Amino acid sequence: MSNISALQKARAAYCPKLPPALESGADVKLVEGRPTTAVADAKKIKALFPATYGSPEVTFKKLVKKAAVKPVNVGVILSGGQAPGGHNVIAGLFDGIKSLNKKSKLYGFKKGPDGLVKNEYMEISAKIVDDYRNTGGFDMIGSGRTKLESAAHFETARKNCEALGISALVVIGGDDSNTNACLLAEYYKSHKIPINVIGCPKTIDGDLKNEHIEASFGFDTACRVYSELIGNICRDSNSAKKYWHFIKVMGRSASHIGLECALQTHANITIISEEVAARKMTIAGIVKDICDVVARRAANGENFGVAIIPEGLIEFIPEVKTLISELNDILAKEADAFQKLDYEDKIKFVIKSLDKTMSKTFSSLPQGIQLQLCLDRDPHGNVQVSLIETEKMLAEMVKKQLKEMAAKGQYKGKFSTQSHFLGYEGRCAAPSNYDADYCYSLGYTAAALIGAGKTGYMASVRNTTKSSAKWVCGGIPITMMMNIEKRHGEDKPVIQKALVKLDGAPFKFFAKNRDKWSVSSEYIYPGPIQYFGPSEVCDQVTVTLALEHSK
Ligand code: FBP
Repeated sequence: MSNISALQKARAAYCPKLPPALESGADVKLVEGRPTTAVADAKKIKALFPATYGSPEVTFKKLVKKAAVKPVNVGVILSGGQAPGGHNVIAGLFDGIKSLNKKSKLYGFKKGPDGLVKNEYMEISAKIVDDYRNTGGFDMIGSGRTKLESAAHFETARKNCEALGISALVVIGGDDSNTNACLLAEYYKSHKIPINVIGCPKTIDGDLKNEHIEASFGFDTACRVYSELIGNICRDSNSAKKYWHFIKVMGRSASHIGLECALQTHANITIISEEVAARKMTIAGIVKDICDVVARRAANGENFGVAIIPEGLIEFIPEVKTLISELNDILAKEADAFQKLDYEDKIKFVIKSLDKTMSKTFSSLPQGIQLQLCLDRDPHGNVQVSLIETEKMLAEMVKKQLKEMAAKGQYKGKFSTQSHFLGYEGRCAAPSNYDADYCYSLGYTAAALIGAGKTGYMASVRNTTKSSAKWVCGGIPITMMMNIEKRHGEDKPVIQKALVKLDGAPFKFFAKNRDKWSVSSEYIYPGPIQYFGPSEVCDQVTVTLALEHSK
């Protein structure tokens, strides 16, 4: 790799920390726990996964003596959106299988699951791994969102693996990709095909976590990047004292990212989608809450502030959820006639076709959002929520409402806005020390699970709020995290998505402080990620993780 930055050069030499059980290539002893069940719908999950269901949780302990292990050929796939640390999972996996036997080989399937089906791969050499250690991005082998779920896919993948002598696959992905990894493991085990499948928890959204998986990798780094930028915006806002900034942050569904950024910066307003759904809030209610804060700050002479909006909000507002579902039906039924209309007629057509309540909700939205709701559909016919500019929608609606409040003498102030979307900026950042260490350990643990002949497991590294000397690593049966959910009208076994828990420590801490943060301008400025320097600066964990693990 030529033309690398000074930081990249220094970072390439960074040696990620490992749990003691995996340090210095020592051989490991596997300790098995008791058989496991599923997080819910255990009977149905057991029936769907007869071969892999109920496997015990496993933990690795250090062994002094080395046992001879045969070389193993392993395939690896990156699946879904980018998340900082993916290259370190591959580096850990590479070093881990080489520590099992120097002749082991690692193959990377290109552009995600597609590469496995289309047989597009590359052998990952020591030189390639060295070029990508501690770097952000997924560009070493690429990623994709193709779902591997049919027997035809599994069979094609089998043939491609057999041709390369691959006996284990590692799927690095989010909840859906790991669900599919489990389906693949079940298929191979029940058909006596000697290919084991191991998953690794990835997503910046932070919604693949549970009692056994402390965090999905990438969340730490992405939140640090967004919090740095939000902190900078808070400071600009507090300096210029003339703008309200509406900042949408990524997170397709859960609001973990928004919550963590609120905890890191003390922005004036943060909306948590899960609370909106639980309190059955309307758009008007959300707008009113924002207006109240704007008016309170204006009364103190502060016509500025910062509001964080989670990307997934729109689908958590009950009335919008109903609106979207009615719109989907109307647009599906009238697709041809609808396409021929111009923008204005499209809106008139929708207002006429919706029932009275939904028509009122639709009419209350700014015209730009009405159009986005009508036009943007994914291949399944669903609205693509990430394309809806919720931050602009709220800014516009708040402005309108403040005008009405001013006319009634309820608000005296100035209101100018700036809007931002923070998403892609954080997904490929160079991993923080936390993500660099955690990811390398996850990859190394995946190799140890392969060495132990396990399948249908997710690599797990725990105790990460403590120093790495106290980290515990092992494997969690994926079926243990599953329940049954409706997907496209059908009951499907899926890993339970971890939404923000309103009775969890991070939300409770936020709820206790949000009133104070809304009126004060005492923001916190986290600054950029530090890779070198004092440990209390470089090795912090997210506030979310610290609160979740505080006694
Ligand atoms: P994953 O769940 O695959 O990790 O992706 C999450 C995410 O980054 C979301 O935050 C965002 O909504 C989405 O990907 C954007 O997807 P795309 O990269 O296809 O635009």
